[in-house]
Amino acid sequence: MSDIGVTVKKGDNFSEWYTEVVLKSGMAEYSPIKGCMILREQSYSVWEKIQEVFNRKIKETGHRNVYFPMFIPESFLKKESEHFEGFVPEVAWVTEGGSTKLEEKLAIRPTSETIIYATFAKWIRSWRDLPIKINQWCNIVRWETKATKPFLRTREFLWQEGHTAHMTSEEAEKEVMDILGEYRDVMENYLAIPVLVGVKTDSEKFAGALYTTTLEAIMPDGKALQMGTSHNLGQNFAKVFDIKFIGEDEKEHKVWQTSWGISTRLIGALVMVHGDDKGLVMPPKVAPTQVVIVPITYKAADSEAILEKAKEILEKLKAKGFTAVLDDRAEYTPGWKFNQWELKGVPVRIEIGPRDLKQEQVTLARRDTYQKTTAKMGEAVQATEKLLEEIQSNLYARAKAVLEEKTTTVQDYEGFQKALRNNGGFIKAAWCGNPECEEKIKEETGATIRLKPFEKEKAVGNCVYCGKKDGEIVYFAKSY
Ligand code: 87F
Repeated sequence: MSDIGVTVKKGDNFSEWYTEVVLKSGMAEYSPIKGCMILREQSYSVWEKIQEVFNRKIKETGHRNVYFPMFIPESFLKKESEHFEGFVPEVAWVTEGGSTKLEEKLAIRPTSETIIYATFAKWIRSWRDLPIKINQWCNIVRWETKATKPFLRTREFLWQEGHTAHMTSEEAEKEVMDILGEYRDVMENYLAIPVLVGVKTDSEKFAGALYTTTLEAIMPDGKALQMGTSHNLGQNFAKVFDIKFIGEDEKEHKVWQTSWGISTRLIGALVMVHGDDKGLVMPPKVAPTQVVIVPITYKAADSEAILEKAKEILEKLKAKGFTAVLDDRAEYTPGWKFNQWELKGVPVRIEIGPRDLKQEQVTLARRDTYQKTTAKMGEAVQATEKLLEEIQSNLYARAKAVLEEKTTTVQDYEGFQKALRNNGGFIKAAWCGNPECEEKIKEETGATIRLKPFEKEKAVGNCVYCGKKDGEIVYFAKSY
């Protein structure tokens, strides 16, 4: 048994617990290539759900999906050297085709700004060609040198990258915020993970951007995780790639751009935030399987009737659009099945045993609290539906409570260090805006400014590092 189930407790060794859960639940598997993992059915279907939800949203607002090549000529990245310099050590290259050395080596895309914007320059002539709002779902390669971890840091991962070009700065600004709002909706209302939103400081923003907006969640170990970013690129790339249009005023202008992305990293967050000692806990809205029905057939006399009821309920659940599975395998005991479905995080388990049959009821077990209730056989579907909604909101509420519990407001550096040691999590503190204070704090504590909140807090204080008056409130944390 110990071989099959999770053997490490979440509270004892968080990192080992995480690895065990992703491997044993059937989410991920290591591959022969270091830092590259296999996404199995259990995680890929969450990714498909994210794709479904996000595709619907962006298509409603006029974005279209496209696909650009994964190879990027070296000269393209060099054009952009100012913005990409810091990233160069992470780029993977193709230098040969067959046995012939390539004239120009090709990068395997670490992100697609350069190839997409070189193409924008060809597409855009007049203001009538704008806006362009495209997105692609693809894989990305970044040759990480730090220790890798499934979903959180791998050399290859899946993401979506959106790229837009607009006539005006205002339009680009709106796009950045609209996308940020859609990301927040995916994270909070589907993945049930509360996030803080705000702007990165200059030292943490994407070098190619005017500013970077971000969504940050807190993990149970007190470290923050960047969940997604939406950048206002201003005219930085338009200048480098010469993307211009003739406006209604018949004059030449440079376009205003945005880019934004979320990745399979979100799946790692999902595991860490909701999982427990028995394995995954899937929020119903993204669960690959929402309901499992386990017939408890001890006595041959009843088993036929029990199975029949189980099948009836299965069909009704499916007809209502739920993803439900009937686990009628005879070769496993109910207890074994319970463990297995708990490991996979299925939100609701419906049990039907001889006693349930006699009393014309079903037993419902919820994955988040392990609570069991009964419902009349004829009301099993409605009861399940209601339970799924409750689980979805309870998971969010639980995570929100953790976020609040792991947020500490401090007045001075001593309080800062103490909070970081004791509780980890987000530390709200005033900062004078000087990058030197930011850098010193990073050096001395390992914590960085995760974001400057959009809603400026009225209460300003003295800079937590230098003590200068009237700093703005920002959120610090150690991060993944
Ligand atoms: C690693 C190697 C080369 C991040 C890199 O955030 C280049 C890069 O440009 C790089 N790591 N970035 C920044 C990516 C910016 C932006 N791209 C579109 C996003 C979202 C999607």
